[in-house]
Amino acid sequence: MNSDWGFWEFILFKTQSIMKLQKDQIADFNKRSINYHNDNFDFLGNNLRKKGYDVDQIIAKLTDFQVAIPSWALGAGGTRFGRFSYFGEPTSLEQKVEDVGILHKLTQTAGAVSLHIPWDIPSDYKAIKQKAEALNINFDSVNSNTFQDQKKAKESYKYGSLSNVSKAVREQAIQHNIEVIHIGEKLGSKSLTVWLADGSCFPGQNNFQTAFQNTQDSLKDIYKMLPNDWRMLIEYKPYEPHFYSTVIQDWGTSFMLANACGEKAYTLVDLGHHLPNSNIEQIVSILMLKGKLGGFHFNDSKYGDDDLTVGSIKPYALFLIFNELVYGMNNNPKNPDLAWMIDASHNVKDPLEDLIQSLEAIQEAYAKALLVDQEALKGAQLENDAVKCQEILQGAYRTDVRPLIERARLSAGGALNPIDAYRFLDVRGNLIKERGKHTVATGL
Ligand SMILES: [Mn+2]
Repeated sequence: MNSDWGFWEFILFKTQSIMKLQKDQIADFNKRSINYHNDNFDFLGNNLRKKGYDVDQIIAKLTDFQVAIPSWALGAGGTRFGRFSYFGEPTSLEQKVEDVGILHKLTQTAGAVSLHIPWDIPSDYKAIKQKAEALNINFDSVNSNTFQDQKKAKESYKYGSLSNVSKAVREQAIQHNIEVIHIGEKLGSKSLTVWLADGSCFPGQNNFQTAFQNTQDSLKDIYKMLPNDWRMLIEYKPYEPHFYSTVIQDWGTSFMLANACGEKAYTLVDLGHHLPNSNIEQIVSILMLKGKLGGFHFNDSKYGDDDLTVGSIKPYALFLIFNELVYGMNNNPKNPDLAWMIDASHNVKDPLEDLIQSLEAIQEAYAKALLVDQEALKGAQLENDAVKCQEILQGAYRTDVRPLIERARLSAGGALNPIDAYRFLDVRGNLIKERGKHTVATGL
């Protein structure tokens, strides 16, 4: 127990509604490890300053970096074989926004939520906007869903949506996307994310050219309805749920479709949506050169679209990707600010703890990428000095940047150690008390 607290203060605090989680309560908890943090920060900060880094600027960049939390990641994730509920899951959009609010209060990095329609259609727009605003949460990209049939739907997406051979099915899918735009407009979103499950499981089942052409025509119809200050983000994926072909299978296909639609259409890269060993950092780099990278979904994987915690399997690959993102943000002004989102969800961990770990991994990769000496790297590249190039990259990667991330969180009012704070404050226990044990969130 915090030695600064009296017994009754502690009991009162533990029994308060988790929604009342206040900055000063987090600040009180931070006192327990502030000296340890200060020592580590001073040591690292002094070393970096001696090497010429602007430490304050790095911390400001880390503080500014916000990642959207998808509304479907707040309950336990599903697999193709079953779903094992995590207790105290949010059962309404209001509760989902509250969960994002908890993440944001602790990490100060999760200042946005990305809604999936129709799982999260607001019943009261004014109320949900007020709730989000009170928690400093913005509404990021809205996501359409044409990979499942909805109750009362006239047409079925069993054989595809925007690519379907049936005009009636395509029209239903187009209208759904337009409805999602309208919902997003009411919330203040500025982009629509389209991911299609369309594809085929067997050779000959689909005509590749017809499926592509139908998809392009459908996307153009949706694009026409996009407000001027909006973007359309086109996501790709090589396989799953179909196992022979996917209509939008790779970045090249997405890039062609975005170009066909127009300047407000962009490619969205999801880390898990690549075949093993794909050079994702190179994809990111060239898309930014062309000003066409619009969004980014974080997760990690060992085999396919595993939806594992960011940085849990391949943290070095994540760093290399961030190195290209940072380079692009500095050198490709034509490329817009990106819509960042975590797209991961599974069965084993408390979803909120999982998201905290992902946010931490993202910040860590970003901080390390900010330490790459771009000038020195350019010099070494001009000299074809492969050894020096590697030394520069790995020198940044090997730096323990956690004190910088802690300082960024601390300066914004977050927790020095969000996982410890989450557990100490017994957030999950309180959520179970408020919501009940056997609650199930909407989503996969
Ligand atoms: Mn995704």
